[in-house]
Amino acid sequence: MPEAALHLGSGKVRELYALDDERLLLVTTDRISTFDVILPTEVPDKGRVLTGLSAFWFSRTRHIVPNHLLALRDDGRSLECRRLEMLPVEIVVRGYLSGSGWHDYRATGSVCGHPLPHGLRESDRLPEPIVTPATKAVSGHDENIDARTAASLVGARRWAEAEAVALALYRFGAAHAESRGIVLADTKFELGIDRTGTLVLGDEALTPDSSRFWPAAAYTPGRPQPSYDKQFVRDYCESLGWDKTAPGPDIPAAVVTGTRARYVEAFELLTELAFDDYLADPQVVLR
Ligand code: Q0Z
Repeated sequence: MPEAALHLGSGKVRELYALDDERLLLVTTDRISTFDVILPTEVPDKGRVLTGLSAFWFSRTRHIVPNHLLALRDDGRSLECRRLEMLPVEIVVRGYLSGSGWHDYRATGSVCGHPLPHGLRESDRLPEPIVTPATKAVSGHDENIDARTAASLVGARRWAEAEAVALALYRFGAAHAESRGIVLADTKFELGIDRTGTLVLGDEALTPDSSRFWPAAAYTPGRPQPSYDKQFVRDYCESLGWDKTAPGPDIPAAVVTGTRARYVEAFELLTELAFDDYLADPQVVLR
């Protein structure tokens, strides 16, 4: 992998290296997880789809917030980025009621301290998007927290700034996605502070791994929605009666091919580029 780069850590899908004191290399692999388990079968080009989408959004959201992207490497799957002091909270923005948001609403009528109207159904669109912070769990699941707790972790003024930036990013991404037939139900941002004290968008941005993408054509509230990218894999795993503990099952070639096609389709819809053009010249997404 990268010469003379120190491996700092592995995510489920990504690897992080230090290039020097100020720069990191974020490499997105072709690994795929479902039901929180990494599967033994990779999806070819998934890493390049996710990296290309992140680079696309970074280049198109600079007017909202600066970001950590320094360079997109010619392998199409590696981003050189500025090293930041990451905030110790994940910032999820939700425009629709799904996942832990739906779970918390059903139990309490609220999500992260946001009281919501009565009578909402699973997957309903919210009257307005809400910012729902979570603490980063080292292992296991992130824990939803309220704004007061987030403010106590990062400071009230910084939290207010982070909330406003995250909402603006979500609104921008959701409007763009909606115009291309994709519902951006929710998304997670990771923000950091640079050496000048400026708030900066880090990590990945508005990818199917950090967000829920739903095909707009199939949107039907009152039940869970099919995932734009992973639904074939989920359906296959469900058909096996697998207990969703590691190790996950091998995925048949036809399911891998269909899944790759869905990732590529999302890339092409959102970027309005041919994925082959990106493979030939990754810099095309930044233009
Ligand atoms: C991101 C992660 C992993 C992939 C740290 N610009 C930055 N500055 C400082 N830290 C980070 C970043 Cl992006 C940072 N992560 C998450 C972990 C693989 C991404 F193991 N951790």
